[in-house]
Amino acid sequence: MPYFTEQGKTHSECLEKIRARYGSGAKVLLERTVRKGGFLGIGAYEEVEMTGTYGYAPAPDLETAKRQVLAAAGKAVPDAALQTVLKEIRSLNEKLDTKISEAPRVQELREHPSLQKLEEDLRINDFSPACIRGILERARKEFPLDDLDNYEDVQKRAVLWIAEQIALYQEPDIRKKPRIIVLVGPTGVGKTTTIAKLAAMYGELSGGQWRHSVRMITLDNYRIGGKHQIEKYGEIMEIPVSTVENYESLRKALALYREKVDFVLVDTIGKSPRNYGELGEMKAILDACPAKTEFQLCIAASTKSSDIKEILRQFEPFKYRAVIVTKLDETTGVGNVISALAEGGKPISFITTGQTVPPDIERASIASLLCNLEGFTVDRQILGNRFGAYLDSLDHLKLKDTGA
Ligand SMILES: Nc1nc2c(ncn2[C@@H]2O[C@H](COP(=O)(O)OP(=O)(O)OP(=O)(O)O)[C@@H](O)[C@H]2O)c(=O)[nH]1
Ligand SMILES: [Mg+2]
Repeated sequence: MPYFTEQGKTHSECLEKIRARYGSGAKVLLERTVRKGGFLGIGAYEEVEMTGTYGYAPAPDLETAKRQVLAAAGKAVPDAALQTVLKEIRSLNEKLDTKISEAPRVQELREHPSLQKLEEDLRINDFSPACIRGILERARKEFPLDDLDNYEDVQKRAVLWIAEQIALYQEPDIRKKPRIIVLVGPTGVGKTTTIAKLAAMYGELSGGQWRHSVRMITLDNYRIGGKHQIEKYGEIMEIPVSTVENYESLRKALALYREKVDFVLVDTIGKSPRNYGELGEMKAILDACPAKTEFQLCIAASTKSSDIKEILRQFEPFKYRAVIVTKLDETTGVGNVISALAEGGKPISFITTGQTVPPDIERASIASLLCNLEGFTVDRQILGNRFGAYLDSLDHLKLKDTGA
């Protein structure tokens, strides 16, 4: 508790001084009269002296505070020692300031402009964040700093790395007839239209005759128009369509075609991937399909990559072997599809590019997917060196040929 001692000519003057200096919380504990001035008792006068406490410490000045801290940390520090410590602190501060000013500027610590541009281009094409991170990481590792300045080169190599992530479906060579293909997927993605396109493609019309026998089966017999839609295609193409509604009728229909036709294409009812009950019911019917059946999942190209991942997961019980990317004509970027399928480890079999049956379908190729990348230059030579076998499929696409 701090104490004070103050003097004044009178009792009230002394009190005023105390209040002014120590505030109203000051408490007088002792008051006495003291004699002041004069010589040998001549000319001396009396004053009031008060001693008390004031409950708080007035803030010490900075030097005093430092001294108190240092003293509390050990022994009392003589002024000279304190000044030496302060001097050293000042010199350290100066050195630190110099180091900071010598350090690379914030701008230089950021990503190289080419990498920033690449990130932006990948983002525009809707690649997933994980995929973008992977490609940037590879660019940082594989490009020396000087080479990064050439953005065109960086971008062309990035296209190659994107291409390496695309897996294509290898169609099985089934000797025992028929090949059974079942399309599943969310509502409205184009399953029925794709079944009709596939029927025409596999049937291979030649001289007005189908070279291969194809049959279509639909599970879509509940919805008004559902059955009608595929029957209409069947009628136009003269390809028989049968309707099934349960496990038993599907088993019977498939048994009827065993070893007699080349292809059986099964259209299913679009299901919300979140409706486990409906998906389960449809799976129970489709369990009538033999093990060799190729289930393929249709996904619309405009679906967000996070939603694609979710759809891939929800349809997993069907053990689909490949993904058909539909409505590629309706979207500008394919990064969402490429990255989600790469992350899900699923190959692509076909892409569909319009509403017209039968022409708007093609076997998926690396080139056809890459050509849908927005703002990227697809270099024929770089791709050819890496994917030689696919070079032919690049011919009909307007790719940049840098020449040898
Ligand atoms: N632009 C475009 N439209 C397509 C494509 N494929 C199908 N469509 C259209 O998408 C709509 C739905 O096609 P459907 O074949 O009925 O789709 P679905 O998956 O069978 O639908 P549900 O049976 O209701 O689940 C139709 O208008 C088709 O013409 C395509 O590749 N591009
Ligand atoms: Mg349909």
